Amino acid sequence: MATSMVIGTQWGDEGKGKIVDYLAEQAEFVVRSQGGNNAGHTVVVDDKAFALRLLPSGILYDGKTNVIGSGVVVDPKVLLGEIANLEKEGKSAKSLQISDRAHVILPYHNRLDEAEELSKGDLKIGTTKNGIGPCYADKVNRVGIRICDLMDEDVFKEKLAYNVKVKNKMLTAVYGVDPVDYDTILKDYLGYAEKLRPYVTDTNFTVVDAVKSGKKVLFEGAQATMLDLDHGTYPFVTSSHPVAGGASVGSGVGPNYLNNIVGVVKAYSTRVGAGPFPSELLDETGDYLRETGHEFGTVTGRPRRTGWLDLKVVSYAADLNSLDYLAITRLDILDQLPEVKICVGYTKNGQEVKGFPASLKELEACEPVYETLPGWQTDISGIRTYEELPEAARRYVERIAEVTGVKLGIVSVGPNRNQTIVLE
Ligand code: 2SA
Ligand code: GDP
Ligand code: MG
Repeated sequence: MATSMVIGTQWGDEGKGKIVDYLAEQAEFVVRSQGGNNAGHTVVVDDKAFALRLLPSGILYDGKTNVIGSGVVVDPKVLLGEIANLEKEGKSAKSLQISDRAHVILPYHNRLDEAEELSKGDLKIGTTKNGIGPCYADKVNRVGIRICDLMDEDVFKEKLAYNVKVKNKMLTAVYGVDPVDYDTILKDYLGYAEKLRPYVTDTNFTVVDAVKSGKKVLFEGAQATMLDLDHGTYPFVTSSHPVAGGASVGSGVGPNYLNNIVGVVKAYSTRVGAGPFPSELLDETGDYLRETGHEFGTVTGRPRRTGWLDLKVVSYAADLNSLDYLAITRLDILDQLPEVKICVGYTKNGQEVKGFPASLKELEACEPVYETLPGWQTDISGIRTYEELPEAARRYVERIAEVTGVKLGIVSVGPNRNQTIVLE
């Protein structure tokens, strides 16, 4: 079976966009299955950076079908803006297909996201404020508006009227913020509907048909394992399932069709937003990683928290996603460090911690166990073969493979397509 999948193994921003872009060259279909415009994938083509949020990364190539699957939440205004930007750069979105089952983000979702965060004070999650959580909440609560509803004016009007009535009560009476206006939303969204209509289809059929007929299909993950609604550091998570199983549900293909699952591992750790981060560095090394790695959010520009690579996290991700390969990115950011640490496990009260704690209190009580490895203090960004990497750099990535029990597939030494070392 010719499918492959790219999954984030940490808290996002591992460089999935670059790996997807690299693998997309071989693919005939590129599929997004979850998340929405809370994703921010930076893909560099011919030294030009494209920040993609909803569009699958295969859109930058000609001749591929790009699918926004049923598990995605779509903000039509953002998507249309992204399509317009693409066209400005001389590229086309003709190959795009949007699932008629995907859910639509409406202005009351954004407003609720902001209001809920504000009302939580210290408990706030640090969301991207794109309305992702409230939109998924409506989906689960079975009051959501799907793309197929948006395509049918009568259905849309009825569902919108109900939602605006209920949401305005919440916005005003519970959160004390301004209500949204039904007529404005109706007018705007009917306009978006006409622009999106040519792309809307039954993508479940597209994807299953492609897989069954042996076409090369690449599933592109957004966010990451530790942000998974069930398996991440709840409640400091996103509202979708970035794990491999999520791709099955979110694109309508059975799990037996999924293989070649690649876990993207940034050579150190970062996290945006609140929540536990056992290997976080609140010192000069942490600042060094942020500055050297330009660790600021693609979408919101927020400074990312930084820390040593946590293999307890990556091993957990290896199991949750049944990873076949590792793609280690941003190894070059560690180039100048005299030594590098890796967290290989946690202890609590002197005992090794098995599994990954559900309780955040328990997780906060865990002590990371570090191994210290020598740095390589060499610029590796120009290296193109594995053998040419300094021995200490090879030792570092091989230790990652050893501890997690997953094969090395790719080592990335820079943002460009050609800065990618593929292991046979
Ligand atoms: P949300 O908006 O409801 O999904 O936020 C919930 C949590 O999920 C985290 N989250 C992310 N973490 C890292 N990167 C993300 N995407 C952008 C990017 C982030 C940006 O790729 O650069 O531009 O700041 C992303 N999306 C969601 C979020 O921080 C919350 O912890
Ligand atoms: P994503 O959300 O997982 O797709 O990651 P982001 O795009 O938010 O952040 C990763 C950033 O690292 C992007 O700016 C990439 O262009 C860049 N990048 C990817 N791989 C490498 C690498 O190996 N080295 C360096 N220096 N940058 C990389
Ligand atoms: Mg990102």
